[in-house]
Amino acid sequence: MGKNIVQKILDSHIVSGAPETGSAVGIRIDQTLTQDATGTMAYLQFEALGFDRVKTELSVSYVDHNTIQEGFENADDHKYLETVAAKYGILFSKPGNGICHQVHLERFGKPGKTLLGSDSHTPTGGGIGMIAIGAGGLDVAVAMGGGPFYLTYPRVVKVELTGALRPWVSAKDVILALLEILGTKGNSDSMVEYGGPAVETLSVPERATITNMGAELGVITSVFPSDEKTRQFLKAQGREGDYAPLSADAAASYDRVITIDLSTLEPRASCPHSPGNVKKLSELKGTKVDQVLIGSCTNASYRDMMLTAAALRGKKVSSGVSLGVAPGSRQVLEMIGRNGALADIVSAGARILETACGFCIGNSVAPRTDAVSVRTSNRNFFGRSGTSSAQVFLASPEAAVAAALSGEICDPVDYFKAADYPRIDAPEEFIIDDTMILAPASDSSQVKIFRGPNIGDPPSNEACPDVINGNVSIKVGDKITTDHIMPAGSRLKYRSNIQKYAEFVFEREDPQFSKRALDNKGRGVHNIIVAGESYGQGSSREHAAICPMYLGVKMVIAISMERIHRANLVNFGIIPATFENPGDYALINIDDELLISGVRNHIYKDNGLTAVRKSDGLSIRLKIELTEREKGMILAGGLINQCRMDGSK
Ligand code: MIC
Ligand code: SF4
Repeated sequence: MGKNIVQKILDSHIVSGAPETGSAVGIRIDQTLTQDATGTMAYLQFEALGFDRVKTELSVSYVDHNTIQEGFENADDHKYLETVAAKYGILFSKPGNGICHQVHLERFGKPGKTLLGSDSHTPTGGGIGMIAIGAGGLDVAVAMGGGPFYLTYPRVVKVELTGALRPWVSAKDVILALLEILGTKGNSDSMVEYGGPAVETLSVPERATITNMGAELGVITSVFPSDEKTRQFLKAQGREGDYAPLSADAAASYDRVITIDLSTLEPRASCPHSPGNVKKLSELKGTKVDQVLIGSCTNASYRDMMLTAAALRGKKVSSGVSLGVAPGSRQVLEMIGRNGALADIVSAGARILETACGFCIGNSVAPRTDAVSVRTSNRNFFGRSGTSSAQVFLASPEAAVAAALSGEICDPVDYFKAADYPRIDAPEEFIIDDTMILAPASDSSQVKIFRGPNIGDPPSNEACPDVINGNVSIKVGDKITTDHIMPAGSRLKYRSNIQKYAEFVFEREDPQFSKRALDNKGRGVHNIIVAGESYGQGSSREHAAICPMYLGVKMVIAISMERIHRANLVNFGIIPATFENPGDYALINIDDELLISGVRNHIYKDNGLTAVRKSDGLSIRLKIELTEREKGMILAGGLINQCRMDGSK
């Protein structure tokens, strides 16, 4: 029987379990990446686990998220990351070198390899033919120490691409069209594999735009074949030796096949406040725009910047619009600086922003009250821009430039002439200068790790209690993202200080939550979070589990839960429960007192629990679906406790 690409890569990396859809497998991880906002916790945990050196083929620590440095906190984190990297054998990409996913694709991605990253957009690497997966920092710490990464052997959805994109229609529109088909929830058991005759019409960075936003589908990852385009890209990066061809066997089979004809695609946008809320731009035409931002790990490649420059050349940004442009890496910035494209962007009236995450995570250029902001990034969750009343639309660079020039949302196919569509040829040679990537120390005993006052110890948890004397300390609705649970933006600088960061858990949902939860904890009452469908969408930030753990949350009961967040809850000893009967969600209220007995025994034996409401005896059945390995973690109170108990690493 033939194999598809997903099976080929996974099967050659399996170290435990059987390659059967739905069963738990452990895979060997070849490469890891971390970024600063999740990295400090990942490396603190790496240290706590007692490893003395990374055991991967390659591990890179990037600084791209917290680059504001309005206080000492971020700078402390950067120095900690730099010294930890030097000591343990990790490459360190300095702030200013670029966004982790963009730089990783340029300098390190290798077809056929596995990559685990402490960032949910790690699947960007699928554009170069990797199985690249986002995970919590603790999972990445374990992988750096040579441990396997555990996942459920996926269903594979094939997306067959035919035809070719029309002028002013772009890779972003392909993934927005797929989001329209698959939505943002219910896909967490799948990987997407692209194929079909149109694959060869897309460059590696265009493929990476598509796999990047696979994160918004909620799939485990997405992957493209590795072909002549991949070889050319690697050659232009001076890495032809890293090329390996990769394609599905003719007899490969798939769990589902979706066909997208690129020649019929119309430009689209994700409307507020979900990437899955996709509409055609022709339907949104005429909406006045205040801000346009081009950049982020989705759309800040050399191709995207050259397109932006060419479409802006000789024109001026509409007087009512503030346009910001953030190239994705130092390589991209240097290339457009040297070839004159940067001057075209500046001359049109754009603000040049740092080569970093910046606006995408609400770290800078927050829009004005009630503004309409059109961005090329991948998430438009409520409040993420830093301005709760803003309306954020996600679209292609083509659509963003059209909005910046015209002052309103419009279809770039109508706004520009087809004949004026700039052909952006992939460069034969990129400018290669890795001086902002620091090599680890040759003698690690000489490296002293820097720990400023912003670096706290990771908090510990106690073993799982046998009786949960619970209080529903918050009840939230559907599609609660990790941005709702643990806001980023101006709070990001507390990522290394859990005690402080925990003050902001559910800040926008219920500002009293943190205090109430801590009070409960103080009087021996366990906190329970009750949620609707698709709880924990979005980022991989394990702080959305660690901070609630610190506040004494013992269980989340949801109608359904997203993959990375669920894994993070388990890693930190919080029980991820779902309602056996989803209708019971409506019966539970905030402040209900729930008694759950025999917890340890039931988790161990039959994966089911009953919660009894103290006020009226109402009893609710809960499903706890844990693998044997996860049961051990939950009972121990998390992975770190479990490793300590086993004496294993
Ligand atoms: C994001 O886009 O939400 C982030 C910031 O990159 C996160 C990681 C984080 O919270 O640090 C992600 O996507 O995993
Ligand atoms: Fe950075 Fe935004 Fe990409 Fe997250 S989605 S890695 S914040 S650019």
